[in-house]
Amino acid sequence: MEKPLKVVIAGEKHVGKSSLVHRFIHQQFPLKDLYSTVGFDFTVKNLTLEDGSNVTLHLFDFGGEPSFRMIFPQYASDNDGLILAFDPSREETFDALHEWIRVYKQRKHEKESVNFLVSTKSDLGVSPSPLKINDFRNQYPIDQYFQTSAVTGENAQLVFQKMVEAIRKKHRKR
Ligand SMILES: Nc1nc2c(ncn2[C@@H]2O[C@H](COP(=O)(O)OP(=O)(O)O)[C@@H](O)[C@H]2O)c(=O)[nH]1
Ligand SMILES: [Mg+2]
Repeated sequence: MEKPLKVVIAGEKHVGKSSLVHRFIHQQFPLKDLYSTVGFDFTVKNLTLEDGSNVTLHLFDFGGEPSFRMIFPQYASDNDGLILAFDPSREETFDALHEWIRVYKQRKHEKESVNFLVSTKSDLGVSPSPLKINDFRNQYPIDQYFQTSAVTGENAQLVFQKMVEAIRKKHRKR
């Protein structure tokens, strides 16, 4: 059994991080509003991959409060993957990702992680500007970008599956 893969989900409050994780784990949209995350939520998920092997995923879902950004570098210090989430219906949540990255880069034992950019709530029909997305992807090393919805389930499984695949690919190269 290989070492658990550690993935951190970051982004502003209310962008839908916890709902996306809930959708991924339980295959449904939360019936009532989830408690607002204080600090971070921790979820463990065992996955069986196409090749039959088993992987354990440790998901750290970070609360968006600015005060918790201080502990973020510490918790993200040895992670394998980073998911940066924003809500396209609130553009300021996209702009805030620059700050999240700045803080992320203060990690002590910075090892190269797989970085995904994820827009949420695609069911609301607000599409993020492709230009802004491209700029962002070029500015930072963003490996993959997904539009998701915890309501319809769009890409909710795929994001995590692709994350695991990308991390394993990276590990194999080491
Ligand atoms: N329309 C829509 N609303 C969503 C979606 N995901 C979350 N929400 C709502 O957005 C709010 C914040 O969601 P939550 O998962 O707690 O966000 P977090 O603070 O980033 O963890 C809640 O009222 C959710 O019901 C989605 O995919 N579509
Ligand atoms: Mg939350």
